[in-house]
Amino acid sequence: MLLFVYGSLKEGFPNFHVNRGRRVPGAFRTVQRYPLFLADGALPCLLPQPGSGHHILGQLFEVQAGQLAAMDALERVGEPGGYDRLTIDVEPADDEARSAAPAAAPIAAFVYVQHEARLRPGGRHVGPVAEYTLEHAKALRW
Ligand code: PCA
Repeated sequence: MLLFVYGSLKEGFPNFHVNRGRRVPGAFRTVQRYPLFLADGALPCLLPQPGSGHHILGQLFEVQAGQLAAMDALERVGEPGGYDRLTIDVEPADDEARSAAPAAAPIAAFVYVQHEARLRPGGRHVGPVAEYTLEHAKALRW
């Protein structure tokens, strides 16, 4: 199974220790545009609304069921305030990814998405952005 990560589960980011998948080298991006916001300037939230926002940059991982379950628990999949896990299409975004891609693009991969309600009105939300960066991650209090 493949998982596309765009936030704290990326290699080099604060929750990477929970991501025990095998990275497919290079950078990948969503085939469609999606809105990616940092809720209250911190929590990365991709909304399942294709067509607006940016082609989101992230990383692709080959994951086993147990590894996915550990990340589902971290992202509180199915719980109030938690993420949902959907399938989206991604494609290589650089030469490294183009030569390492496990299939011809588009590549179907799981992704964690948030509910629009998480972006409560009046919050200091940042975005839409194309990429969650280390600068963004520093704003989080872990
Ligand atoms: N973790 C998941 C979803 C948002 C987040 O911070 C990810 O990295 O894709």
